[in-house]
Amino acid sequence: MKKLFFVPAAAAMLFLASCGGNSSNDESTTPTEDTTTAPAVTEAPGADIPGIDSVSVTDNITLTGSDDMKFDKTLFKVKAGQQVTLDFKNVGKLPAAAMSHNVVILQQGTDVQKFGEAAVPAAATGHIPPSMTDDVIAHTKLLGPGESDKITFTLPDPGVYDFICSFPGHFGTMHGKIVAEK
Ligand SMILES: [Cu+2]
Repeated sequence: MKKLFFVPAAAAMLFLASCGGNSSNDESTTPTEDTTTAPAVTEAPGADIPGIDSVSVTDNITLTGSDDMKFDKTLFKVKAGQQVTLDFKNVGKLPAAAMSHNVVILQQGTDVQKFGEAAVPAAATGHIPPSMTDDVIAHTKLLGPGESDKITFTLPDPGVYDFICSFPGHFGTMHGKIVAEK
C-alpha cells in the first residue's frame, strides 16, 4: 500500500514541474508575438478605418454630390499603382454659384484643413489653390446641378488618400478616403 502511494505523488510533482515550465515559456513568448503583430497591422493601409472591411477593391468609382453638401459614398478601396476611373455627378438642383461640387484627390499627408482654406479664394482655378497643386493627384471639374465628369487616376503607393470637395465651405462635410492596397 505504501509503495503505491509514492507513485501518484511523484507523478503529481512531475506535473507541477512541467506546468511551471510551460507558464514561464508562455510569458517569454508573449512580447515576441506583440512585436510581430505590430508590423502586420501597418502593412494593411487603413485597417483602423471603421467599415473598411466591408469595402471591396474597385477600379471604377461612381460618386455623387448633393445639395445637402454630401457625397453619397465616403470610403473606397483600390489597388496601388492601378489606374482607377472615377465618375462623378452633381445630383443637386441649386444654382452653380451657390452649390457646385468637385472631387479633389489629395496626396498622402496633405493638410486637408489648409487645402480647404486655400481653395476658398481660388475661384479662377475652379477652387484648386494654385499654391497647392503639388498636393493634388487628380480632380474633376467643378460641376453645377446635373453635370458630371469622369477622370482617371492612379494612386502611386499603398496608403490612405483623402478626397474632398473644394468648393468653399464644403470640405467639412464633403470628404472621404480612398485606401490603396498593395
Ligand atoms: Cu461640394
